[in-house]
Amino acid sequence: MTAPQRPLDRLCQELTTVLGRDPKGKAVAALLERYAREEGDWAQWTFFDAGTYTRNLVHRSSLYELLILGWEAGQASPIHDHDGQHCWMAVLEGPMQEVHFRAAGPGAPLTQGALRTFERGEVAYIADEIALHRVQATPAARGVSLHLYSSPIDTCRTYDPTSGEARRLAVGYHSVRGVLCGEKSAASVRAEWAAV
Ligand code: 2CO
Ligand code: FE2
Repeated sequence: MTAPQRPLDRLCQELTTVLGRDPKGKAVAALLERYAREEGDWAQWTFFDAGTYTRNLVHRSSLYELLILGWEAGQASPIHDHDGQHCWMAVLEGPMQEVHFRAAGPGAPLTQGALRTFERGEVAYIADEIALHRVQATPAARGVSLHLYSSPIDTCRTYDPTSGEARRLAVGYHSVRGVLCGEKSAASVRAEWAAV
């Protein structure tokens, strides 16, 4: 097979090989780190929205999903889990911040961990065994992050920090490979990728 020209597509091809071989290996983070430090083609496929951080799909297969998230200054995710999957976050434009949380038990407030800051090229990893988390841009600057979920995540649970109450959240897409989704549903985007 010839190597794709676009750096993001080359990354996807390499991720398919590496994740197929060893889903938890260090090679995954190394690939993401190299891409984040060296490449810039992600900018054409990154959108921002004043109302919420955006989820911009790059690639989806049964093995993994790769998304570029665009964060306006100060935007944050809800506190959430990762549906039992592996999640890597590589910072494309930073800084980006992450806060870990732990569920202390039914009806109890969440316990908050330290705030960690990641600069361009740094890679964070999270899974449900490690913690819940909130990801956010700093109040001073936009951020862009590259998220790899293996396997893909279609829903997660979000948590109220005070009550500890969890809710199921269906996640969707703002764009696919540079094309805005508009009214197109997440289900129809996934059906198209399933047919590839
Ligand atoms: N998991 C969140 C999402 O996919 C982003 S925080 O990093 O995992 O929307
Ligand atoms: Fe997350």
